[in-house]
Amino acid sequence: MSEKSEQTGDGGAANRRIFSGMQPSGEAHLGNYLGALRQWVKLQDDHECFFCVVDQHAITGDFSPDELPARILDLAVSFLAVGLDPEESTIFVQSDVPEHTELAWLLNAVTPVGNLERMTQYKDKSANMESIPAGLLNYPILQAADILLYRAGAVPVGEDQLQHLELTREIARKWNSRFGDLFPEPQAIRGGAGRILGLDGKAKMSKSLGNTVGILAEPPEIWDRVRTAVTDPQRVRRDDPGRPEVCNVFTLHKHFTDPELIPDIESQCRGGTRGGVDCKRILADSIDEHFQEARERAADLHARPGRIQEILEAGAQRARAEARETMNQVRERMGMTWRAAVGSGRSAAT
Ligand code: AQP
Repeated sequence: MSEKSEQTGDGGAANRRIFSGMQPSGEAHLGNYLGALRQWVKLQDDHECFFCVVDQHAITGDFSPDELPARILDLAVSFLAVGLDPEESTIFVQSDVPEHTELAWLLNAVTPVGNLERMTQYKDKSANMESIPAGLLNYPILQAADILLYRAGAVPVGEDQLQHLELTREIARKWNSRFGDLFPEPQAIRGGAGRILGLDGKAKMSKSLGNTVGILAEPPEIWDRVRTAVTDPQRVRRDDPGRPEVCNVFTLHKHFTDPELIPDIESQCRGGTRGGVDCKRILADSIDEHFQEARERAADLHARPGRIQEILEAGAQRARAEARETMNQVRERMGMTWRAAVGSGRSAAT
């Protein structure tokens, strides 16, 4: 991502519209929260936001049709539980707005396969596959469609998604130059926490890797997960000196533990005066406390399923209205307007 694309672009400061999505491929986790959700909540105060459960993206990885409906609802509950406000933001499910896949198909016309093959996420995810689903390769086109459909000026993205956003900008440029200016080139809004590592301390925290702590996990489950977190590998015995700078548990402390406690945690780690289990216990308690209110909101929503449905239906309705407007223009400029030719006396043969 060039510096320019973060600061300028057709979206411009005047375009306060934001789109962002999250896959219902598992429970929302600390990485999703620090890298995305936390920032979404802040952005909704002074932007026009569209936040989407992107269920059609989830089918590009392992998924079970039996589990998907509950996952979609759970992710929507997570959105609301951390503070997304349906009065301020449009919160909806991607498959409720068929224009996402329609636009994705049309954007195929201007997307070079070579660019898709260069995407790091595609290379990583397809590396050990015997047969690669086409959806995994085409994923960034659907992502571009998600954003461009709402003509969003900006997209809050984690480090891992910057490359896909740059491709979205390129697709917008190519489409505009061939069919006429319509799509803003969306800017990246960075400010998430960077790439949060999973409990293995190596790979990105990812739903599909099972190295996560769910943001709505109950306290015993939080402890069950955090207790397995890998710390500084050089620290074998309880009183071995540790290196907080290479310890993912310490990184998570910095996000969730009371800042006043951090200097002590750091020096006790370095001096080997606090054991790893104690240190993880403090972290588990901090995470528990941080999400207590969110858990209460989630429990309340689960007790009122009609309310969740109402929010998602209203969100889909608002999203569809926007999507239809964009697609009317896209179809017209791409020539899907045969009715206009009826009786016009014009035909391809004449
Ligand atoms: N570990 C992470 N650190 C920082 N940000 C993260 N995000 C995800 N994981 C981390 C951010 O969360 C947003 C939504 O991501 P997503 O669910 O659509 O897809 P993802 O990035 O592929 O998330 P996962 O958990 O890794 O899902 P799977 O395993 O299904 O692929 C994005 O803004 C992302 O940056």
